[in-house]
Formats: sequence, structure tokens, C-alpha cells
Amino acid sequence: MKTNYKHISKFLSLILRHNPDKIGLQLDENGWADVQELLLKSKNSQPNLDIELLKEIVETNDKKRFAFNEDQTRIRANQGHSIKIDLGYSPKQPPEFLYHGTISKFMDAIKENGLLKMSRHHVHLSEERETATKVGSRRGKPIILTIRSGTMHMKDIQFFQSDNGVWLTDSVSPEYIEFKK
Ligand code: HQG
Repeated sequence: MKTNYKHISKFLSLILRHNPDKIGLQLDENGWADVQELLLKSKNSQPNLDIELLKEIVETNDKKRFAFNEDQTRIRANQGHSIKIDLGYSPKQPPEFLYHGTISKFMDAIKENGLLKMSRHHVHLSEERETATKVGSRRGKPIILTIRSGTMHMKDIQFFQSDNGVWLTDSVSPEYIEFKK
């Protein structure tokens, strides 16, 4: 991602996931913002952001963090919100195993309490170990936990998959996590 994109992508994450109020933007209950309103209200802090650049960022963003509605009049973040919105994802059967990347300083708490959603809406899990490794590496030397998602699903614990492929669930109790001895 070009540096400028990265900067604007971070700005969009902040506005569309955490603090739309920062630029006086309103999201609807499903997290959608009006594209024209977003562009207008972003002018001060992001003078380079126009509809063409926005489209390019939505298309090329490394994690497909954002999505347009069908006629491209509205935009939202695919996941990762801390504000309360309903993404409208339907429950879905997960694969037998999913992965979560974390770091050693959290391990005692995770062994004790399992995975908690912390400041986000859900616990985020990946289908690929490699993705989980990248997620963990944001904080330090990654530790990859294998989650028995198939067993959880059999116990009626719900999973959702975001439009960019991230698996979401409410929490993962320690009994469903494979800890290396
Ligand atoms: C840890 C990024 C103590 C958890 C990534 C993680 C991902 C606990 C941190 C997405 C815990 C929360 C999500 C417990 C979990 N005690 N620590 N009981 N349970 N933790 O950022 O999964 O760039 O909210 O292991 O790439 O790291 O934003 O979650 O280290 O896809 O698009 O608490 O965010 O995507 O951190 O990352 P986060 P995450 P974006």
C-alpha cells in the first residue's frame, strides 16, 4: 500500500469504526456512512481524498477493510468496530479449526479467561495460520492459538464471517483452545 493510502486508510478506520463524531459524521445502525457526506466532512483533515481515491482504497486495501453498498453511495468498515452497530452478518458454520495470533504477555489471562473481545465487538479469528501470525506480529513475537471452532459450533456457539473473511465470535472459553504444553 502506498504511504498516502495507508494514512488515509487509518483515518477511515478511525472514522468508520471508532469515532465518526470526530468529523461530525453519522453512521446508520448497520455502520453505513453516506459517501458524499464522508468526503465533504473529511476535506479539512484529508484534502486529497476524493471519490476516485476512495474507490481505489476500497478496492486495493490489503485487508479489504471497507466496502461500498451496491450503488456506491454508502461505505462502511467490514469489521473491527468499537462503536455499537449491527453488521447484519448471518451465523455461519466455521471450519473445524480457526487460529488466533497473540503474544506471550496475554497468555496467562487467556489461559484463565479464554479469548475475550476486549474493545471490539467480537473475538477475531483467522482461517489461515499465516494471517493469525501477521495479526499477532503487530504486538511482538507471535503465539498462534488453535481454536476448536467445530466443537464450539456443535455446542451452539455462534460464528459469523465478515465480508473480508475474518471469523467473528463472542468469546472463546479456554476449553476450546489448544495450548502447547
Ligand atoms: C488479546 C486487525 C488478555 C488478543 C488485525 C489481542 C485483526 C486478551 C488483544 C483485527 C484476552 C486484542 C483484530 C484476555 C484476547 N486477556 N488479552 N482474556 N483475550 N486478548 O486488536 O485479534 O488492522 O482487539 O489476543 O489484523 O489482535 O484493525 O484484536 O492481542 O484482523 O483491520 O487482546 O485487527 O485488523 O486486540 O486483532 P485486538 P486482534 P485491522
